Amino acid sequence: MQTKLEQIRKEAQNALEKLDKLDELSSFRIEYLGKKGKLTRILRGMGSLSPEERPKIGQLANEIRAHLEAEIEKKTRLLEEEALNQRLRDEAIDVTIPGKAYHRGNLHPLSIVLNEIKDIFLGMGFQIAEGPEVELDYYNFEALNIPRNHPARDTQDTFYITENIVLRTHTSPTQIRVMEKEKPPIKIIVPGRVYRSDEVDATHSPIFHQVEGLVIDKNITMGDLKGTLDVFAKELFGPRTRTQFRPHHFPFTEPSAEMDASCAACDGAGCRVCSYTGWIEILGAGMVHPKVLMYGGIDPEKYSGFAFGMGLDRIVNLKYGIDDIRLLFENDIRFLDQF
Ligand code: 2NM
Repeated sequence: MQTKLEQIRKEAQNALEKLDKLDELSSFRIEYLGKKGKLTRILRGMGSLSPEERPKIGQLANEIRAHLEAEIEKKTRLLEEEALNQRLRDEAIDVTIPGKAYHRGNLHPLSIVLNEIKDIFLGMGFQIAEGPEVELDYYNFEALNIPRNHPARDTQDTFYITENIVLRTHTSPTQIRVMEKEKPPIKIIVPGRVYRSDEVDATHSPIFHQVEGLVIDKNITMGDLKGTLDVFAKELFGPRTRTQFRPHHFPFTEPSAEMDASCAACDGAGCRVCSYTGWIEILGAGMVHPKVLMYGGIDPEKYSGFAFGMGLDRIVNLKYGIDDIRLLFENDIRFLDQF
């Protein structure tokens, strides 16, 4: 029996050395030390031993049990440590590796400046109106007092979809639509895309952007026009900005004017940006023609109004010193990244 026990001890010792997984340890314990384990099974034969042998064998068995328990404990700790080290190696993070730079998007320069312009007019109590880019000839020309023989109607300048439908050449048709729907007071700006059949060059694109405005109420005068647009210019280009108004002609306003702002680059002294004039043309404006008010369903005997329109693309180029309008439409990421 003693030999058998020694054999078991050796066998167990060998088996334990070969174990290399934590979960194998518990089946090992059951196999050797469990209620039906190998050690217990041998001890069942103790009944056949002589009374002198029994304590010796019992002591040996206890020794072996204690020894194996200790070995299991040791092995458990060893395997646990190995598992932990393996995890630490697997999950190690090298905090010195440079992070992955990701490409953060930004607003298009047209959107940046349009947002500024919207904020300025919203601050003066204007609302924002938008309308269709595919427009009836009636709203684009007729209702704006642009007669049938007017050069602006030429197919050379206008994209005709059908005889009666065009791509709008300005955002003013939306203002007629607002006049038809709303009663004065009306105080709106109308930003949007417009289309003209132009030859493409550094200053012309067949698609460009306008911001127009319309104010209609009782007793609106040229003074309201000048005051509003002067404040606008100061907010957009800086508080030192001065404005001047020159007489002009538009079919839809009477009287009409163009507004210049003092050149922000040279403060009006004259430089390359303003062709040494000190002034930069910013927008067209005027008192809404009585006929246009009537087309919009508004009584010109009761109400008057002023309107204005500016090319957003030109203003963006001015503000950022961009010398070619085509850059605004090419969407070259190297260009767009600079804003
Ligand atoms: C401009 C210049 C002057 C204008 C007029 C109207 C409307 F619909 F009220 F008659 N909207 N926009 C206008 C007036 C536009 O752009 C250079």
